[in-house]
Amino acid sequence: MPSSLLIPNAVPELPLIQRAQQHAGSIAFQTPEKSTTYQALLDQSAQFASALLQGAADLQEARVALLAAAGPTYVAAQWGIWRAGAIKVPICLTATEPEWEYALTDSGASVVMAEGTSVKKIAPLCQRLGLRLINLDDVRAPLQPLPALTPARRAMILYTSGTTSKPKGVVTTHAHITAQIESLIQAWAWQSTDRIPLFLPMHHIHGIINVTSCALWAGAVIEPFTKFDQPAILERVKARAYTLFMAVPTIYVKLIQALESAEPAERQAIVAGFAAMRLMVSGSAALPASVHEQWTALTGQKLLERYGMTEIGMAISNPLHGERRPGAVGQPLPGVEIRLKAETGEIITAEHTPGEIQVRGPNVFREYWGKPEATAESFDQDGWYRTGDMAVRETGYYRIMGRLSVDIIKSGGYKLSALEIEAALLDHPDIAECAVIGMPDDTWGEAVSAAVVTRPGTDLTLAALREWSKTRLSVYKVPQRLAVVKELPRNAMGKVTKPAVRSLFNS
Ligand code: MLC
Ligand code: AMP
Repeated sequence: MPSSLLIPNAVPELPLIQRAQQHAGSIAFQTPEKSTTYQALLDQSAQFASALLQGAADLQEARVALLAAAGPTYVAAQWGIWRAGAIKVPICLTATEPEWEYALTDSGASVVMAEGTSVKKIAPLCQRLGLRLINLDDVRAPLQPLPALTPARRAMILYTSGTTSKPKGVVTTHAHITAQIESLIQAWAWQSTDRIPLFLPMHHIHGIINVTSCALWAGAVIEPFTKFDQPAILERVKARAYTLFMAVPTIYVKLIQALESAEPAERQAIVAGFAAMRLMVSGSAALPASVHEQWTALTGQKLLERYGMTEIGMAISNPLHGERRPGAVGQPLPGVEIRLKAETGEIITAEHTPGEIQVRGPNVFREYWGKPEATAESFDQDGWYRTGDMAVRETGYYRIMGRLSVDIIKSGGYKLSALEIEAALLDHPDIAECAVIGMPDDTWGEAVSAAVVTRPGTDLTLAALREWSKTRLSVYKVPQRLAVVKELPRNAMGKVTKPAVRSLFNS
């Protein structure tokens, strides 16, 4: 008998759980080794929730960190955390120990759920911090009734880098998550017949909301990969396994390179697989118009570019039906209000006039965890969220112009803080001063670039700096370029002038 039948839940379930119950017998996850039904995910999530609760009635928004790869166990753990009344804090599988420690202590996590080899890796830290560690591969708990939850309950804390040195925890409720999912289900017409590969990291919304949560809301099938395993994914594309594909621009650049270097017959087979999909989406960073056009020339597919952010989910999108304009992100998504605000404080109504994108709607996050001042600063007086991104409107479509802050870098779709990287590099024994910027890069969008003044008698190389940095920073934050200089460009106040740092890499 399925375990879910043993303890019927008398209380109303969260919308995502109710949706899963409607698709109970369908396949949710498919790998070469096994198929997992929605019912199996529900059953496992009830197990995980019971293991978390340990007899308590409700975890009352306790923070539970999740360290797992994309796949059924991740989703069952996510739902288990939610069904126990706790807040899920997904952490990066490949982060360094200091980064894990920051997320665990800042969020005040009391439990870590981990799977596979991650269990061993994080065990010493859990022990040092006095946290309960649950091995997801080995959970056997007596099932117990689960708490009733309201949509206003906090559901998730996602760590995002920004204009402060340390990442901030973005808090969303179940209502926010539901609004973010429903908007995309409507805009992109998700169906239960959809099949999508999942290869994005599971500590950011692109993987969590746009791919996984939308697919599971619709009753679709997900094929998970533990990373962007290009050969394996292209084999499945050739087999016409997918109707949908969602990726960051760097991935499309890599796919173009792969197609261009493939044998003609192989290329034709892969192209046919891409051409057969009903929708291919790009986002998380600017998709150069040239990449958009190259992709169309190669596959016949017009990529749909959309714009979003951890704090707001997706906000602006090119249309499913209608013109998908290269270099533009389209129009506001259902339920999302957008305005552009000039530096003068004026709300811009004219086209071709740049302003900051501000957002309002049921999709907009609640707060930065434990940072009321940062939360207050990120909203305008009248409650609109200030994204810090600049845009213009051109014949009805928004086009992103750049960011207000020079300290934010986007590399391969990851948002990085120059300040966080600078703080880490200043711990290097050979580095006296440093300035980090993002330099334009054909593959990564921007490449983390460090200008440093070294201490006398030292001889710092990029290779040595990368090796050292990897013990402190996630690999995608590690500088890709290094300029060793005698002094950093500074203004009259002694502050480093970041625009002038660019010229140090241009020569
Ligand atoms: C990997 N590397 C990176 C990198 N990713 N370096 C800089 N920036 C990155 N983003 C490093 C690798 O560690 C390796 O280092 C070298 O580059 C080559 O690795 P690779 O194997 O070729 O790269 P790969 O592992 O395939 O990763 C590329 C990628 C990945 C694009 C698949 O970066 C990725 O998954 N990005 C997606 C991030 C994401 O989901 N962002 C969404 C945030 S939410 P070495 O030293 O070992 O050679 C958001 C809101 C919204 O933005 O709108 O969606
Ligand atoms: P994150 O904080 O990781 O959620 O990243 C959000 C940021 O990614 C936004 O504030 C934008 O700067 C950037 N971004 C997302 N989508 C796009 C896009 N289509 N074009 C340009 N920038 C984008």
